[in-house]
Amino acid sequence: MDNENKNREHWGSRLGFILACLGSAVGLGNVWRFSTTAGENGGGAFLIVYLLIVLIIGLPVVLAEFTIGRKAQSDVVGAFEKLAPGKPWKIMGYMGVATGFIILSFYSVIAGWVMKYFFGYVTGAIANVPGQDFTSYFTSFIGQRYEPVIWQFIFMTLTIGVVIAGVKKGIEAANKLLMPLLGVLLVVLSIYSLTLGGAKEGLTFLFYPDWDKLFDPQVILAALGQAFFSLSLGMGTLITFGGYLSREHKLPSAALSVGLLDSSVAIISGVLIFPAVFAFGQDPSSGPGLVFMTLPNVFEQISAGMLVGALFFFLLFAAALSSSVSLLEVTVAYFMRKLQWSRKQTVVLIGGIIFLLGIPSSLAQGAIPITVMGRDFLTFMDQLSGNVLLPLGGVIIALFMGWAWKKEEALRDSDLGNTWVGNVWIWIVRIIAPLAILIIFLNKIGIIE
Ligand code: VAL
Repeated sequence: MDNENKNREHWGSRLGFILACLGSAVGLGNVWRFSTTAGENGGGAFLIVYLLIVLIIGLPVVLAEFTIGRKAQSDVVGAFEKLAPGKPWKIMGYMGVATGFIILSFYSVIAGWVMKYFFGYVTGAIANVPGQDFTSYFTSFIGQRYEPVIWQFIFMTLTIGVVIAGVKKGIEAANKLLMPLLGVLLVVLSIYSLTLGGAKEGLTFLFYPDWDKLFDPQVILAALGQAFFSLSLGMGTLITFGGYLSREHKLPSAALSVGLLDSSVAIISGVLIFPAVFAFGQDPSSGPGLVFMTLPNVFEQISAGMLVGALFFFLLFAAALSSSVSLLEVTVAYFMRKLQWSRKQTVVLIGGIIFLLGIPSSLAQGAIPITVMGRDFLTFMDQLSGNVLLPLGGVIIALFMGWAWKKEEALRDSDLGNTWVGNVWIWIVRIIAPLAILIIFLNKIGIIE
């Protein structure tokens, strides 16, 4: 081990690493974005394509990111500089940093909404919503000029605080307790949601595919973007986290656990949300507000609903925080090395800039009509990252793993070895994943939708 490696922070245990990756993967993507995207893209068909993509493209690329990160023991740009000096692969590193920036800018806006709801339940404000009209409550809140930005600011400040505390203390500790708790609450709530009268329609919507939509380029691209977003793929996070991993940890099982658990959380939150959507006569394709307009109706029915609502939004906030921490970490790890600044200085500067970049996303929800290419600013940033930057990042990572490494080394460094799984994996990253992503793109070319 060279000096740099010895001085690098490392995960306390293998479980700590898996939990941190899970903490990164499981977030608003699984609950807020999954329900929005599944709702807008027809439910069942979307789900099938999404799961296929996770399995065939997602998991192999997760393993590639882990392998690159652990081998290089560096940040996302440094990793490519180190493993392929003087070659253009490091463009991927810069893309990862840029994507982390963009995603966190609007992610913190939504996380701010989650915090507002948490406090709404703690203080009882949501109990007093006139006529239980949660749709108006939500739209009038996000349409305000200042309040959502203040929540976004508070959320970014917390993210900055955790990232300053460093890798182990900050991220590992909280995840060990809160992630399992969120899982349990989601399961309990989804069982309850099935009793509300919309079970049949909700489950049909989520699980029964409209076969025509299965081949709809829009649905396929949306599923690809969602798979990458949810797995934290193509944004440099898993390379950065792999960089804090020492040699003795095994990668394939870690990739599998992260992929399976992440997708399970998405499906369970679908089982919670869609039956409720139908039970309360809402429209599944009503966009980014779906969770915020639907779930308060569910909590309203429960006798200890205020408490359960508070707990739910608290855990969702915690999941969002561990994801946002991972996004900020990507950028900070790079700039810390590049600028030779302290962790604290770098985190405050970068976190501050990301906060500013997020403000137009917040204002575009009603206060000031900021649109790009016919979409409100938040939706534009979301689709730019999900439908363009992340899949593109995936292509580069897969090609890098498949072609810039010798096959034997790739198999050894990924811990797969010269097994049949290893050989399948290598051909997926060499050809199948990049080709599949390119075909999906070409199908949809010129349109970010
Ligand atoms: N993967 C996370 C999520 O699904 C973030 C990092 C985008 O919320």
